[in-house]
Amino acid sequence: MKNYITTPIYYVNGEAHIGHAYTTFIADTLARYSRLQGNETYFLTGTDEHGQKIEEAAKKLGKPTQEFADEISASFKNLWNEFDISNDQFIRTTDVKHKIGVQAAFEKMMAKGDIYKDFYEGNYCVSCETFFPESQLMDGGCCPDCGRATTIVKEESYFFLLSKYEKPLMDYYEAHTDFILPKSRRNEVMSFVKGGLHDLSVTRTSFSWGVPVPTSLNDDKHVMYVWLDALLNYVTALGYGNDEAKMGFWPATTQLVGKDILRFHAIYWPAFLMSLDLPLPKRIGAHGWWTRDGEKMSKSKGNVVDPREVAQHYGVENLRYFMMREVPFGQDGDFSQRALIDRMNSDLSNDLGNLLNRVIGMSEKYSDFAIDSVDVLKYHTKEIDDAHAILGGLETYLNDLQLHRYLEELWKVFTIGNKAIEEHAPWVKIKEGRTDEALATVALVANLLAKAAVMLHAIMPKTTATIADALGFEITTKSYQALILNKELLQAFTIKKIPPLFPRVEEPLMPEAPKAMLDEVPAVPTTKTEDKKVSTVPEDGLITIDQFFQTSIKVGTVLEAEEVPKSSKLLKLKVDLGEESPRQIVAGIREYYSAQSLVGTQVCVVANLKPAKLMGMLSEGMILAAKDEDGLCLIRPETSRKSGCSVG
Ligand code: ME8
Repeated sequence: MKNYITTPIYYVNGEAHIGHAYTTFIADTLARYSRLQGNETYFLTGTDEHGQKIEEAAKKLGKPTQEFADEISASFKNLWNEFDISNDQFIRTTDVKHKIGVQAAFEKMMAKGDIYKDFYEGNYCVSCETFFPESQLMDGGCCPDCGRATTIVKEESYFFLLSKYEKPLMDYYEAHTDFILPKSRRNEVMSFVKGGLHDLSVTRTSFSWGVPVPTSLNDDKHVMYVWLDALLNYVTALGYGNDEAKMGFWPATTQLVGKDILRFHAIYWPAFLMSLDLPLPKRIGAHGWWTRDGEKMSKSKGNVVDPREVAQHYGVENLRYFMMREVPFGQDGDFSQRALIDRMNSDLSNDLGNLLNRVIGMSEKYSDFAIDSVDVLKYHTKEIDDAHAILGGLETYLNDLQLHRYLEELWKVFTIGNKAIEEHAPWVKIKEGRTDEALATVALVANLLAKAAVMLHAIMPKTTATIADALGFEITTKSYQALILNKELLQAFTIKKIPPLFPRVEEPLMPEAPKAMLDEVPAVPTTKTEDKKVSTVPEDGLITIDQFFQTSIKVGTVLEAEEVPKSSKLLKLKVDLGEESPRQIVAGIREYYSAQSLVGTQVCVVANLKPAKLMGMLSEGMILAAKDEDGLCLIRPETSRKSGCSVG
């Protein structure tokens, strides 16, 4: 059997965080399990490097776009190497082979009659070279990014005939109930498609950092829409439109994504595949978000947790175990060191680690480390049968991507082991001279640990390899077949004494908040230049208009305000900036304004400042004020403006 497993390809506009690590850990687990079963397996990950977003991120740093993409892509690749991720390929959308494949796909779609040329009409900001939907425009039709007036512009664009695939997609979802996991997400996708699909603009002429449309079109101002380019990576990696070398792996077995990009994978992607006459992946698994203090972790919010830092302090395999065990697949989970420590202490140290230590200790005392399974079935048939029933049922959880259930069930094997030791008390039997019985119990537990290690291998590869080594065997397809499928017991062997694998962790091992959040920012700007970090301001003290526009100042309406307990200076505000949800802003203005007096009034907010923590509370912006020896006053619009209106 062939299995093909993919992660999304990650944008190179910022470093990887634990959200990216989570998707990659799950995909790695599925790939490792598939290999353990002896299946031919191909595991793909990589980076998504085109589009305006990347072009702009590079521009901001004053770097050539390719150089910028090279650096971040390498950083993802290095991280996965450090984490021992077993991907067979790391694709980059700037790879020449990928670009050739994407162009071949575009030509095929055209030949199929699924691509046509028309005009894309919308509100265009010349300065930002971007179309914005009506709903995003600021007061009087202004650009939400730079605040300049937008104009209605018609841009020539190629369109993909997505509407044609509405019915085929619905039929497919109906017939393949396991196509989208978890199932709750399937309903969401189906109702979206039922609502009607518009044709999709798949080229842009407003920027150039993308794959050009095929030369046969003689239309070189068009580059491909980044999502068309990116989604096709899953087949170009196998040689689509090129050497087709590995196309035998298509269709993918499992394509993992975060819920944020499910629509692209469950609607656009299958439609593209139908257009290319390629089969659809067997399943798209959409997991939930890792949050921090209840908020989605994201590069733009600056509240990300660095997976390297966590791995350095706690161990990468402990992190893998925690992430997969803690949160049911599909649901959101809040990352906290406390939760990680609790899992490590209770599941890994208490349940698994102690059992291993007990076997090592008992075998040392009673048999000079020698273990023989010869009497296990004589005294412990029930325990062995119960364990086999659990182990045999695990795979279904994996197929449903219910990794937390998989681990929860697997842990029951350790419970059987611990219970057997308590009930059969080998130390009593030794005293009574019933040595065979005592040694049978020790051998039972060694066998339970061995079998459990095999099934834990895909999640904790190195740790389980160490356990297997201590128990005189190696985790391979052969031992998987023997110990799990054929329910065999271990051959006689001598235990290797190893130090405890999971020492208990008492206190958090790293600073409680990511570095960015520890740097407290002043709640109101100070007027004293010596207090400011002005290293980026040139010597003449002057900045360009573009530099000024990097600061996004917006009008906000204060919805709620309250005093921060134990602080004489701080007020906590909820401010509407015309976004989906109001921002929480902690401001040092309590000495000058009462909370009550602010509700319903307007303020000016620096809206693109990195979030910071003040007295443990997240502050997502800075309120502008002027302060001199007579006191402080807020800077406000003279007459009321719409929440979110740009200042500048
Ligand atoms: O969307 N919690 O790239 P991206 C859990 N290039 N997972 C998270 C997460 C979080 N807080 N944040 C990110 C893109 N992820 C496109 C994909 S695919 C053809 C193109 C994970 O860098 C999750 O898997 O924004 C999410 O789908 C992915 O990273 C988005 O990464």
